[in-house]
Parts: sequence; C-alpha cells; structure tokens
Amino acid sequence: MAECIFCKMAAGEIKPAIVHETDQVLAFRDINPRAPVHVLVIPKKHIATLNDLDAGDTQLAGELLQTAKIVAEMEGLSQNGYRTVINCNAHGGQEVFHLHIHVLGGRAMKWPPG
Ligand code: DGP
Repeated sequence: MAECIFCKMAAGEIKPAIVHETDQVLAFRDINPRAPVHVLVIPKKHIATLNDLDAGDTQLAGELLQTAKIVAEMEGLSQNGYRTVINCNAHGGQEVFHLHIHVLGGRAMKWPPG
C-alpha cells in the first residue's frame, strides 16, 4: 500500500529502529513507547487489521507470534513477563491500519486496560 507507513518500513523506504527481521516479518521500536520496552511486530505484507487476516495467512500469523516471543527473549522480558496487544479498529484504539503486535515490557502492566 503506497501510503501505508508500516509498508514503507517493510520496504526499507523509512528506517525504524529494527530489533529483528525475517523474510516475512519486521520488529521495530515504537516511536511513542508506552513502556521501557515497546516493540511493534508487523507482517511485511499489508494486512490492514486482524479482521483482514485470512486462512491463507495462518503460517504468517504463527511467525508473527513466534517473533513476538523472540523479541521478548532478546529484550530480556521473558522471565518477568510482558504484554502483547493487537488493537483492532475504532473500539480497539487502532491508529495505524497495518496489522501489528505490540510487545510491551520492563514494568508491571495493569489490568483491565483502559
Ligand atoms: P495502534 O494504536 O495499535 O495502531 O498503534 C500504532 C503504534 O504505531 C503507536 O504505538 C505508535 C506507532 N507508530 C506510529 N507511527 C510510527 C512511526 O512512524 N514509527 C514508529 N516506529 N512507530 C510508529
């Protein structure tokens, strides 16, 4: 998608602070961190929201989750724990319409979320 900022990152046109990368997935630091560690994990392929994930994306969805786990390990979050979040559409608070998993850690999280 030409106007999608996360697609531009996936294509290397905009360079975020990359934490991890595979052929299909990119993980980079959030520009507006909400925790000491705040990394976004995206598919390089444009998928607007979780609603748009189809049956053919099952392998990719698994790789997104595996990457979230790898990022948590790399950032030293695994033992104390961390939070993963996917915001979807207006009530979910989604601002960027390219599917992403937030990996948040480095402090205790509250529940329920706001
Ligand atoms: P969401 O509300 O789930 O759509 O979260 C979008 C996140 O994307 C938000 O935490 C801020 C982050 N973000 C938006 N624009 C940029 C950018 O240009 N670079 C980086 N690194 N993160 C961005």
